[in-house]
Amino acid sequence: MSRFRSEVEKASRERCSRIVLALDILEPSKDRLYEKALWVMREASENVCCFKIGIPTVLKLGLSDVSRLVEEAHDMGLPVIMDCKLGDVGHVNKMMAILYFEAGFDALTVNTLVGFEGGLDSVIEESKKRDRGILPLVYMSHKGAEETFGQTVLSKDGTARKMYEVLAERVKRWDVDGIVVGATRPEVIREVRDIVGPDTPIYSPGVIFQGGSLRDALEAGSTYLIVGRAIYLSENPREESARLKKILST
Ligand code: BMP
Repeated sequence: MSRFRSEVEKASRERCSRIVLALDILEPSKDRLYEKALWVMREASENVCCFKIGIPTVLKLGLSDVSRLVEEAHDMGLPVIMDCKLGDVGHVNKMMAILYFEAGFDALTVNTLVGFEGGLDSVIEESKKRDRGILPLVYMSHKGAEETFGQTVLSKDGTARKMYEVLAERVKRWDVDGIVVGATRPEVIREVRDIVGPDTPIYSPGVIFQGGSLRDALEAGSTYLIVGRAIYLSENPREESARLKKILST
């Protein structure tokens, strides 16, 4: 088990929380964005088990300021996922992965459609060398994900399968630290859980603002729920994160 995975588990146990806080905060200036992100992180830190930062924040703040936020998160005892959904050819993916790992990130999301050989193999190798995590996408939360992750494909033996079933079987062989399946399709979470078995953490975004239900996703087999706007846009991120954490623990 990677250090990332055990740190999420530890934080989740200590805080009785399955919530990963997504920080896609929009502010007009770099300083305001940094301050707001840090404030939200501090307010919610007792009620979440991990933070997730996306590319908009890296583009606005720059990697070195983002790295300071990652350090702050570590001081709070929380790991941070870089949601970069890596999707290029291998040598370029590896360059980006190294930059993110050197900035302190504990795990990266990757686009499974890129494939293993010459695509994600070097990133997975790099993450294992550094004891970090990799989280491949198996089914995204938005409607259009049906066009790719949900399409029917012919597997090698000629049988018709759903793309996400093929991907779930594939990533199981990659020995990763978790997978991403949108919370908006509990029936897919259930099927993917059957394929990957009980030991692979499933991270599910798409609750509340995108229409998914925390409890339905949990009952279908999600391990962690990724929540962004419902917490960081609320007037009181501390109370809102506590309320959502409670929904998942009762
Ligand atoms: P929100 O709770 O505000 O809808 O945010 C969801 C977060 O999860 C965003 O950071 C988004 O990038 C991410 N996400 C998603 O919404 N669907 C996916 O399929 C994969 C994601 O990473």
